[in-house]
Amino acid sequence: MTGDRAGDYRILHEADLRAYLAGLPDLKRLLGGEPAAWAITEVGDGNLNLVFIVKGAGGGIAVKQALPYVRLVGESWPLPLSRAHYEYLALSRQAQLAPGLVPAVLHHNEALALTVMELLEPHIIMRKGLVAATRYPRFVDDITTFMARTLFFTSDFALSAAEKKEAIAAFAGNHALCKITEDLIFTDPYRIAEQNRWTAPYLDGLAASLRDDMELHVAVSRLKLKFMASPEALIHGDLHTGSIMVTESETRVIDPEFAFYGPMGFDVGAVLANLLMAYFASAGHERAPGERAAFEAWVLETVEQVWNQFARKFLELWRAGAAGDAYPVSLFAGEQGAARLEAERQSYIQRLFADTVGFAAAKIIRRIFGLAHNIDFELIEDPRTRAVSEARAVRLARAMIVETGAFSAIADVTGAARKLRDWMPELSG
Ligand code: SR1
Ligand code: MG
Repeated sequence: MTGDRAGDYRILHEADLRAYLAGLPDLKRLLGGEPAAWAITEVGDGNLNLVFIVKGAGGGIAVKQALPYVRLVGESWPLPLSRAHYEYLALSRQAQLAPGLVPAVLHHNEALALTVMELLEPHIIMRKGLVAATRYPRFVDDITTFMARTLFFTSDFALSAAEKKEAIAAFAGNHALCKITEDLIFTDPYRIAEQNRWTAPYLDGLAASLRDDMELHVAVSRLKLKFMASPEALIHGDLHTGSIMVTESETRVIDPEFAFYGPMGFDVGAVLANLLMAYFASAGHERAPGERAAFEAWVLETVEQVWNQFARKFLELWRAGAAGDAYPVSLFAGEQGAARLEAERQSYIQRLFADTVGFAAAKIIRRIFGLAHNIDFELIEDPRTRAVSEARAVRLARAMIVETGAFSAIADVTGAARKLRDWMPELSG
């Protein structure tokens, strides 16, 4: 890590970046050849940052630089550069806990809010693969290992009380990114907000009904409080399928700039929500009826396996004997203690499942009525067809938030999704 002098920040354009990298011997060697011959392309298609791919005769790298504002909106929405620091911190921790599942960091400059990482090639953003109906055989095992290990080993099950509080403090300054989530996910879709948008006019009625739905407002406010006030573990904080890069044989989790100590169900829910959106969007991408049926079946199977394998791996880590201060072994001695502790583990995981279901639903609704949408739905060209897919997803999401108790197992979620596959909503307009 270099360059921590405040005031040294500047937005790096191509020539500047070339000169900067040429001054770093290790990276210069990795890229190979003359700096003037390096190919530099800005490829960032996310909502916040610049991302450059740099390729030389010897190899390539990815360079991410935080902008002092939200890229999607522009300079009118300032955003602290410190998010690059938290991303670096989270990536370093995740690399220790889930080796091989995050990109390797090659260089970090605090003052420039810049991180250089290994170039992930031929990996693609998973969301793009899902739109193309590609199946990823490694995904379930990798993502559940990533979540189980990063969540378990940063929680009170694995840390002493002092370590945990220090760790919470290390990420507490990332509150501007948390505030984005608090507003865009848990608040704005349920009120009139300038940045909201939806597939109009077809979803006008549904958007209005969300604003009047007091049961929904109560339920989503409970989730918001849980997000704000439950520092259970170091969460990625934005674990959608745009933050995951894949090939058929590899998975890498990227972009943890929203990381902080929050509720575990927020990460698990993000993965499930984005798979469910891929499922509902799929009907809108088919050119002939049924042509994506095998892909859709795989998506729902994946939803079930993600939850089941995550829960199994998390419980295995707990049973293996955790060193943290929660649930002291001395209080659960003998056969009776062991049985009672196991019952407690089961009820803990059941509560985590309920959180997961609620957070997943909130994440679906925000992508349909809030500021930031996703290509799963956006690439459905015909707006009426898109609105039909979106309305199906919203119907499931509302039930998942308001009637969370009706979803006691993951098969309840996939069963409800399957029933809505061909449901025809009443649209406005
Ligand atoms: C203003 S940022 C909008 C969204 O982009 C990120 O990926 C997060 O999901 C955030 O909510
Ligand atoms: Mg991102």
